[in-house]
Amino acid sequence: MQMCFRWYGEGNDDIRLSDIRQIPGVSGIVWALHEKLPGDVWEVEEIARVKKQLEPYGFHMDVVESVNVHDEIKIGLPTRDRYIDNYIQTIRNLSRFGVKVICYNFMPIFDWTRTDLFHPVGDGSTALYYEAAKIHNDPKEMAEYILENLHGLTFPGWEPERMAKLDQLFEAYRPVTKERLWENLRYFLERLMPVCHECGIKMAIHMDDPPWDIFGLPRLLVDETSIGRFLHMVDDPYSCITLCTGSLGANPRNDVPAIVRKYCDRTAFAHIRNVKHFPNGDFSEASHRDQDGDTGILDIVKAFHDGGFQGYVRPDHGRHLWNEGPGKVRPGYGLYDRALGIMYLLGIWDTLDRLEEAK
Ligand SMILES: [Mn+2]
Repeated sequence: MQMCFRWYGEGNDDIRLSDIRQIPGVSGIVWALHEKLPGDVWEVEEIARVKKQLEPYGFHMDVVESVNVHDEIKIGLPTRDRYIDNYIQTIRNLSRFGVKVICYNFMPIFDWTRTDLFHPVGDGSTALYYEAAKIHNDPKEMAEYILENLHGLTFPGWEPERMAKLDQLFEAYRPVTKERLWENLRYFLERLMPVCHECGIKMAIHMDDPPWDIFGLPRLLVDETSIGRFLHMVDDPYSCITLCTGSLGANPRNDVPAIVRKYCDRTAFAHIRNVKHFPNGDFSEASHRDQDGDTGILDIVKAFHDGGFQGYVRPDHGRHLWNEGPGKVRPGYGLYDRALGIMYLLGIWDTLDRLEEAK
């Protein structure tokens, strides 16, 4: 496993590359051109700028998260081909810099969804929180809340330009049933696969977060069965998954370690984080430590280790610790808890390596 750290780019992230350099075991930066809107081509000069920033620290740029998919592709409009052509050009441009994996998602309208970005965990820290009862109400209210609490920080999937058009977006997605969405995803991937082979880039779809339909919008990648359907639908080694343990783990019925064992070989990228469930359907994000949540972090890391996982991994969201309050941190993406998470994950991994050597 190759440990990475997500970074939002120079001038767009208070965390410095020199800070990340001090976390043991991190070899690469998970990056993106965050100023780009879905559908834009990522130009060579723009990618070269990031490469130049990473180089002094010895970080690789193998994993991009995310190149977002334009709504017209997800909706399946006749005009989608223009945006797929742009996506293909971006793949070609990224391949010139040795990029190996593109993480993306195919969630309609909303990316990850939470109702509280700074919920007290009980130890003085805060974390992202999902209050099930709030989601039945107004999607606009939720979008406004999230944008307000990002304090002007960008977040892929939460572009203010898109959120300003929520009514139109909901209207445009009205004919998109779950089956249509599957079909649109297949169309998109089938057009990409020849280019991915040529460029040596794997498309790694992120799980839907949370893993169930919200606001009447269909969600596709939610459990073992749907991941199986996805991998079978475009059965190509370059069509892979970003196995996000926290997204899947938000549903207590998902046995995440079992899913890891089953699909380890098609997992190009893993997000590892922990989720704590409440009986009313609410969930809170938790520290990476196994017993602080219900996701089964120890079993998950063991499953990757047993599967000989060679792919990329990053700690996913962390709690906000110490001075990382609202306005001072991008929710979920503080420095400290993700660094602690890395040490925990590497601790498990190194111990498993040692035990295997001793066999
Ligand atoms: Mn994730």
